[in-house]
Amino acid sequence: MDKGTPKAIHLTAYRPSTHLIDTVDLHVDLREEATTVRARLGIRQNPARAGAEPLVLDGQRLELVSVTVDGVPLGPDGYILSPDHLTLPDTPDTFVLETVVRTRPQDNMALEGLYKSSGNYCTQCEAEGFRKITYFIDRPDVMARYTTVIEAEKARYPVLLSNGNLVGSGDAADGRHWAKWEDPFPKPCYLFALVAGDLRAVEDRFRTRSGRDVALRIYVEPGNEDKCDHAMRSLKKSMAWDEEVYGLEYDLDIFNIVAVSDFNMGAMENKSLNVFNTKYILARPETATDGDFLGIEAVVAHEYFHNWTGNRVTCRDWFQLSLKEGLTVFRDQQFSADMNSAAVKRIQDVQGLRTVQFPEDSGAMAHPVRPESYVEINNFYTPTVYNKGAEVIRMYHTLLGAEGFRRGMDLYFQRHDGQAVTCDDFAAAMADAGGVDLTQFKLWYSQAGTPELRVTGEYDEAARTYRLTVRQTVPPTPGQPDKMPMHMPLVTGLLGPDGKDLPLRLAGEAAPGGTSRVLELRAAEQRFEFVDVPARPVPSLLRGFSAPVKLTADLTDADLTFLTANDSDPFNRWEAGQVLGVRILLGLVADIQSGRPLALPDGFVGAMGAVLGDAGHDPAFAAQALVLPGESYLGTQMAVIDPIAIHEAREFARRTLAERLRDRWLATHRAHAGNEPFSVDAAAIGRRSLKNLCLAYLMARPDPEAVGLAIGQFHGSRAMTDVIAALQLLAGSDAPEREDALAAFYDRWKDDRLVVDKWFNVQATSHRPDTLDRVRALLDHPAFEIRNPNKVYSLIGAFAGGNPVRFHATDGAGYAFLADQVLRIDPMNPQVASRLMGQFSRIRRYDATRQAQMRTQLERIVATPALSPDVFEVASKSLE
Ligand code: 0A1
Ligand code: ZN
Repeated sequence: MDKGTPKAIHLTAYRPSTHLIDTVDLHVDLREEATTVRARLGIRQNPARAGAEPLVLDGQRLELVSVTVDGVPLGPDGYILSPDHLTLPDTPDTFVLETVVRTRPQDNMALEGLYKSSGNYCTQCEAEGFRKITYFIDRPDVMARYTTVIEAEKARYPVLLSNGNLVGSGDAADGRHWAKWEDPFPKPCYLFALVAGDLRAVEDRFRTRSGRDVALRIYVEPGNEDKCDHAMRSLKKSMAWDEEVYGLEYDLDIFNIVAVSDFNMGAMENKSLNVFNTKYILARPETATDGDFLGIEAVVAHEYFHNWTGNRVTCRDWFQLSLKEGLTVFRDQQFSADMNSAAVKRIQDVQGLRTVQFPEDSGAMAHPVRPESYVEINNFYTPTVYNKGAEVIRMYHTLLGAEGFRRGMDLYFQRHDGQAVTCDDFAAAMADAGGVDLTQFKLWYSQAGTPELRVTGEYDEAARTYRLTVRQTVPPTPGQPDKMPMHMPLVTGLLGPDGKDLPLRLAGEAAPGGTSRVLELRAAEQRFEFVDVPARPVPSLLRGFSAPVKLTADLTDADLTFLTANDSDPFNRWEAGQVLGVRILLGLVADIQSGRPLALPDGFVGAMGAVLGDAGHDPAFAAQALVLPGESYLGTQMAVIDPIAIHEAREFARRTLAERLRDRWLATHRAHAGNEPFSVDAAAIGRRSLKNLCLAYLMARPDPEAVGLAIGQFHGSRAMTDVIAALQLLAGSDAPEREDALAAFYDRWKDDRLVVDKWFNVQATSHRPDTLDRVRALLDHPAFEIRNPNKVYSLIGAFAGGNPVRFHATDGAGYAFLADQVLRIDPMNPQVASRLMGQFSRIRRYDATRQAQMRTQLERIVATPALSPDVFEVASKSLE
């Protein structure tokens, strides 16, 4: 760092703003050489802060042209200017401040503030981008009403958009035009947005249940209009669902979405003007996979749901980020579960949590759902804040029940609509509505680390009782050596010998009630005694993954196999197979490490064969159940991660299953390989995933027949899901057809940037030994764009995060490559550079040699002059 070590900001240092801003009138004059922003701010002292204090406005990379207070120009001695602030030492109690600044959006490669994407202007203000547009008190508890006038050249930028309602427009001199937008809802500046460009709108309407007619528009670059149907359908479904499930209606007459190619994240919930990464809007069956379709549905819903959870009720400060993100992710998960297969959705969400959040929670960047301090807030848009945050909301839902949770939500909106609040306020609404004490539960906001549960069961045949003993520990994390026990729901059922759920009665209860019970854990050790239990049961624990923990239970392989066949909870039916899989794979890892010969237990092959034999009943579920636990998740289950042994063990198991069950993989693939008309309903998606899973097993031992099937599917299918699945398998194989397939794919899709991203991704995640060389070469491919985040994530990010066996190669070349790329990208786009650092922050989970290799790279990174605070924070914490 050239400016000295950047400072951490602490939650405990929160104080209300010295001043409030009630009104914002912006005039944005977009010109090719420079953009001029005139801001007229209605400011007053904050009654919550006694005494007159200087007004400190945030501002970065702005060229200040003029400042006036109540119309009177201030000379340079009337204010203090620094690289990050404009300070007015002495101002009236209430006044109008007018500033004029110039910026150069065309040079903004960080994609934060006002920037250009494919020639169009757009903005990204969350978290602290508004200060790159104008001087402002850039914090979410300063909420104002905005009026925005945009002026630009009419031919190049025919579409001019901002938040709220269009209240005027017209032509100006020199072929220019203007539009005036007014947003009636007070909002924090992070929800401000502006777009100017040559865009085409796809239009629809939605009538809210109280009769408001809302115009829906999705703006895309010309030529993409035919790829918006799914996003539009998803938007309308989201609007209807939020009315139905939460009673929440849209509150304006316009809802606009703009899709841009250059975007650091997925999308952004700016009031009535959502800005999206094209990846989460554009789709046709030929260009988008089923995963893409589901991703679009989820992200469109997520941003729409933010209108209430985030916008109407927003965050007091950025430590409260999970207030809106955890809650909104939970809501989008519920929505997707309702629209598709709920069981598959839950399985996939848990898989995501385990592959990404669990490793984060045990690494150098581990932080609580409500972090206590940060250097760079952009580093805290994390799986912990989002996905573990969503699990915390899910636990309220489980503890309070669906109705209690809804009452809590109603109370939350009743109390806080129009306010900027905290996670404590949310918890208070839930506690009051549910009539429960959530004091201990709130540890979920302040304690980092994945809790570990150990459960043992004892059956007393004479007394007909079954006793569960549950022990919980929370591991130490950076800055938090000692933890307290957490309050969490352990949803439990007991299966009788016939595989059916037993009615449950706990000691002390008059009568049995239900077959699935919410056991509430609060202590380090707890016992639950079930009475009237006719025979030794097999417990089904943590049903639906009722808490984000690592669970170990004293179940035998036979118990687990029994659960895979019988559990009435589909998540646990899947989970039992995974636990068995983890056991077997970790055993193979140990065998590899000590040079023992490898063998896959017959029982496991048999169990997989049984699932496969029954796959026709529920292809979607079978496709999940037949996937072995992933390499990243297996790593989380080891004291020291051995990425090579994990990969070898898993590949051995896959090859063995491929061989032993070959005829069934073949038959099941055939049964689903007919070209049914394309649809994205859950059943069709399930059939495609099963088919492609079968192909993947066949290609684990790629004989000519398997390769032939892959090639046939690659050339014969029109659905991208099938095409890319086949290409992925070919690209990872030694089949001589591999290069031709890659070349053909590129040739067919070179004009579609999102599809080209897939082509990069397939090559970056190939397990072939020459992958790193190939990735290096692809950096120079004409289609690779270092400034486009999607390209960086598809090639560099996919290699580092999605190809452990090659990234963690013993020679350390993967680490050196990643560090090179981080240092190259950081001066342009610190957020993207910092996101690539994720793997380095897991440093202490690896062996001494790998730690030393990573350390060398991290030291090189921190020693680099002018490093961004984003990368500095991750690198320095990883070195601690
Ligand atoms: N609030 C958005 C995520 C987001 C955050 C930061 C961004 O730029 C730095 C962009 C988007 C969401 O949750 O969808
Ligand atoms: Zn969000």
